[in-house]
Amino acid sequence: MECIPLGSEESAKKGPPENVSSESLEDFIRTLPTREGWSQPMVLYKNYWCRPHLIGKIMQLQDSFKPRYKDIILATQPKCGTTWLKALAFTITNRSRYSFTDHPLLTSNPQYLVPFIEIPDNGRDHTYLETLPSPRLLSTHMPLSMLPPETSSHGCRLVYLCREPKDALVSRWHFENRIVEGSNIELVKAFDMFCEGFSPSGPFWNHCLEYWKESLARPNEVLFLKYEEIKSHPEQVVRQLAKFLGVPLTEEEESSSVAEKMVKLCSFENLTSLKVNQTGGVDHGNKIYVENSVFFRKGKVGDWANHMSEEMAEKLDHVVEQMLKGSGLAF
Ligand code: PAP
Repeated sequence: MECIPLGSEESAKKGPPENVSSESLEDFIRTLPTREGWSQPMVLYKNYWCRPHLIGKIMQLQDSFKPRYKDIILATQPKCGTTWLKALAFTITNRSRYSFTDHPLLTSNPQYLVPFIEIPDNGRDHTYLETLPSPRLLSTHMPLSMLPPETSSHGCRLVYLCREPKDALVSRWHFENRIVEGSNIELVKAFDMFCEGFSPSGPFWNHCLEYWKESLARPNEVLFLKYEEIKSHPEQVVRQLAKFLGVPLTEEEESSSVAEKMVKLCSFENLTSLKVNQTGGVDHGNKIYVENSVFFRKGKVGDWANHMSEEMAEKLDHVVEQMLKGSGLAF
């Protein structure tokens, strides 16, 4: 395993210098612990592993993003169902504006209908977020501890979606080998790194635990969901989500099967049948080209069994169990 001890644990816990220029930002990033193994080296920033080019954006966000009352923030770890949650939340909150036959999801990849606060797309900077009307529908892969504190005090609603870790890892491994040209990481290596807590936006369990605890403390403002529960009861989750977001399904909607229609529109089968999700993509710079199709692979629960041995599964289950012990969260 490659580990480049360029920075220190101490600097990883500390914040960046005040009023940082691009030169001092680079200097600051150089002080952070760096490690290789995924498709690109990652740095440990505030106890989480990040791609270095995101640090400046995260810092900028902490300065400039002003959470608003009733903002909705969809929070996920990568590969835990972000695309699906974006599609569902967008459809639920905009259902009075769009018909099912003339819907933005038919022509746009769900990822680009809901902007990431740390990565405003298409070259936009964070001021773009300020131009959006309230209530804004936003997303993030950042841990709760990196969101501006006003997110908790200003009445924002957070929806966190997590996923069974073995499936999340297998999804990550496939994704990583697809987005960066020439990347060919072996699963056993990805597995070892993941078990050590070294994964993009990881340690996996800490990310989940932060939101889990917040959802217990503030259940009216933080909803904690699992990919697997959406898979098994999608209509039920749609109703729950609609209620949580303040737009519960009406009796009339219930009688015209609106929950079922929204589930169908956002389903893996429907989204992957659309041309917009089969072609095109976005250049994220830094040798990362993300095709629209890359957000859809199998969309199944339990695909880990096609890639991991029983022994590996037991090991990761054990690590996760230990890390979540006493929290009440389990997979
Ligand atoms: P991101 O981290 O890049 O934002 P994210 O959407 O969180 O990606 O994860 C992609 C996973 O969600 C893929 O899982 P897989 O590799 O195990 O197949 C993808 O297939 C799955 N996915 C995307 N859209 C849907 C959907 N509509 N229904 C179910 N699963 C979906």
